Amino acid sequence: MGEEKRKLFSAVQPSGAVTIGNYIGAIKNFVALQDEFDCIYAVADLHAITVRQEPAALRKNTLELMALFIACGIDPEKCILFVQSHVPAHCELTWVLNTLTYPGELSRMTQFKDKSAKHADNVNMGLMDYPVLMVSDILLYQAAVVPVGADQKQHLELTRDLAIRFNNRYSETFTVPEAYIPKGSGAKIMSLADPSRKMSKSDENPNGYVTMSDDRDTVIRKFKRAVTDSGNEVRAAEDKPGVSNLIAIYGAFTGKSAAEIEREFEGKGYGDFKLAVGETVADALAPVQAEKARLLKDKAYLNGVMKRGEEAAARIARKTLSKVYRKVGFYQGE
Ligand code: AQP
Repeated sequence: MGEEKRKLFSAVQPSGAVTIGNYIGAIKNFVALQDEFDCIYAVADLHAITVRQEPAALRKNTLELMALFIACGIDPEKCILFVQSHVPAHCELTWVLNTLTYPGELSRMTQFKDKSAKHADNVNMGLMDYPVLMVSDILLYQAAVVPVGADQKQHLELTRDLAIRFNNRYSETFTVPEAYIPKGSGAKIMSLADPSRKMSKSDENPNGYVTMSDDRDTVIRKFKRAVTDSGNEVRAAEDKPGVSNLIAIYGAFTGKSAAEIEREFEGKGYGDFKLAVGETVADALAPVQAEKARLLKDKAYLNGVMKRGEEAAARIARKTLSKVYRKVGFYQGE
């Protein structure tokens, strides 16, 4: 009899066109991990509305992200793929966990501070409570492993704290998860326009990011315009954040190490290197884009995947939630 695989949960928000940062930091690993773990992947639409979304765009982005997951190689026969708002247990567990969370824990989160500054006209309670919803996403499925980009490490720590807090207060209920942050430089991809900031799909400057649906010319143009550093040597170094970021991107798409890339471009300038990165990324995106377009034409198939995912996710989530309700003392009939 085979050993039961450990559960793994992760999600991406349908808050815009998915970037190569999301791909390198998240989706690429989702694909690589699907044989080793029991994977549960969500389109995190409940998270997305913590900043204003245009309703029609949110619906479209949700479907597109589902198609992108599959086009990138996530197999809905192997993994549970679902839309977060389809499983009400996420909100229900969030309410219970809110009663164990202190405002100070949430107000000091880097993402909350960044997003509050960026959306100063809409600093809502959801934005502050975002990490507790993320904690619920993970704990509902008793996930042991959570692959996230380095930017989400703080939220993972809160997940562990709340799981331990609940287990101590009531009794052993939740698995305490581990972060899975991929080794190497691919963990955090920076903006092409400002390498001191992370690449984000909601960046107001479209030259800062490359999306998974950008066409070949756009990809090459964005890399040509990417901010580089003084000098002209292709070398990863702390004082070369722009070039280091391009090396990380090139490495993620080719599997080459920084040292191999430095050797490959020895004696060549930034221009040649940027063109090579642009062409490599464009080549890698083309088949994914074609497959995504094909899937988007087959809505019945995508709806079926979402429905099956919802049912499978809800089954696990319900089980955890009724355990939680019992532990906190909610009357559930005799
Ligand atoms: N620049 C990045 N480098 C590496 N990984 C990244 N991730 C995001 N940006 C980078 C990883 O992508 C996953 C999904 O992210 P998300 O959509 O849930 O939210 P996010 O981290 O807030 O991503 P964005 O692109 O910055 O979205 P917006 O602009 O809407 O806030 C996560 O695992 C994240 O680590």
